[in-house]
Amino acid sequence: MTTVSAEPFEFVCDPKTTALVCIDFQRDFMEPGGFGESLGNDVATLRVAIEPAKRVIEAFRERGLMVIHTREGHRPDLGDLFPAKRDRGNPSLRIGDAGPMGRLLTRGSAGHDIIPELYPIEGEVVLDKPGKGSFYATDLETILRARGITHLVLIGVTTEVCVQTTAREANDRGFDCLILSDCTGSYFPEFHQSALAMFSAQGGIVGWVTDSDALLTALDKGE
Ligand code: C5J
Repeated sequence: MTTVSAEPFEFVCDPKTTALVCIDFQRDFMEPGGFGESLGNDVATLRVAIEPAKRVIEAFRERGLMVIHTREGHRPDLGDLFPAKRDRGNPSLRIGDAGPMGRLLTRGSAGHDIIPELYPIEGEVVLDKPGKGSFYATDLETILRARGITHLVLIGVTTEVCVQTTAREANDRGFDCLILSDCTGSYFPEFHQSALAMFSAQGGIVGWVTDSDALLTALDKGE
């Protein structure tokens, strides 16, 4: 077993039944010219998560542990896009419109893909999802249960949107979730802090929070 120093108390897991879920590290959220920027966000704020996330992904790969990548986006015919989502925020460019990296948040476009720094390798699950949560309208739960996964380490962007929604969905399904504060990022620093505080408040009402160093130290010790 591996014991990770975390808030609100130690997170204990068997790495073999723990999966790393890398949420929406997509060019559309993290690079100029994508969906995130079309909503008026400064995408540079998310990039601090890349280096620590890379170290954690590599640690899981070296140990042969499960790594999953998610991508938020829609079918090219936008048949899975609710008008409420398309119109929200009244942006200058909407989901499905052409931007500098192809159609925004649309499967098959360059912007929809994962950033090169954190690109999946062969054998890793890449899960396309139309919503914020990684369980909504996907087969993630089936994939996890089939592998006997009981614990999740969550990293990705953005902390208070897709990471938070996924953590809550996972928690309701009985998975124990550890969120890595430095491997997640938000366009709004105050939302990042608040979301992290909400996860571990009330005795870990959504899950546990720690950082990449604490997890990597525990993985080394646990061997
Ligand atoms: C957003 C996400 N922020 N991946 N998506 O719209 O958090």
